Amino acid sequence: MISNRLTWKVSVIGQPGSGKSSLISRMAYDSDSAAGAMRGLVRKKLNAELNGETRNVEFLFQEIDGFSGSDNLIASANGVIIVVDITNPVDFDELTKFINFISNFGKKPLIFIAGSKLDRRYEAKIWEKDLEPLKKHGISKIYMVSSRQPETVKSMLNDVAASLLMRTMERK
Ligand SMILES: Nc1nc2c(ncn2[C@@H]2O[C@H](COP(=O)(O)OP(=O)(O)O)[C@@H](O)[C@H]2O)c(=O)[nH]1
Ligand SMILES: [Mg+2]
Repeated sequence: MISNRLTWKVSVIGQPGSGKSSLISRMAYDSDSAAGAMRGLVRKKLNAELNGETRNVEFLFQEIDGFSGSDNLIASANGVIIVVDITNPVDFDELTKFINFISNFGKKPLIFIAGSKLDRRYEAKIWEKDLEPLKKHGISKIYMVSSRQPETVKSMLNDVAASLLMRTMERK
């Protein structure tokens, strides 16, 4: 048993308009609106479950627009959620380079991909199978989510928490 509270900083990064603010609002407040001018860190406490044990943990979400120039922010992240709007083509070369870079950077964060706007999948330009190869480059998990479908975001968040909890235990 570890008694101190666990706090994880999680960077939520992606192109402008990919759905980061909406996703953070859904994760932190279970709210429909993208918290407009989001500044700084957004806090969310939850009970993370791993192997039948429950731990009280705290997320600090940080929104980052675009894939360059944020090294100093990412350096302190325990986790990174890369948000990819499935209704827009994505530059896979740029994405792969970014993943390769951060996977060995700073605290060696766990890296997740959130394919966003799943409610618009009939307009999708990107499918889960297109994202799958990124696992070779150190992506832990891929989630297909929509901020308008709360359950998809809730299950991603619980799974991210479990992954971070497992990582934290391993490093003790
Ligand atoms: N249909 C749909 N629209 C979304 C979703 N998430 C975000 N949006 C819309 O996409 C636009 C950009 O969202 P926002 O969260 O501000 O993206 P950000 O720039 O990455 O923070 C807004 O018009 C949102 O309403 C989603 O899951 N489904
Ligand atoms: Mg935003």
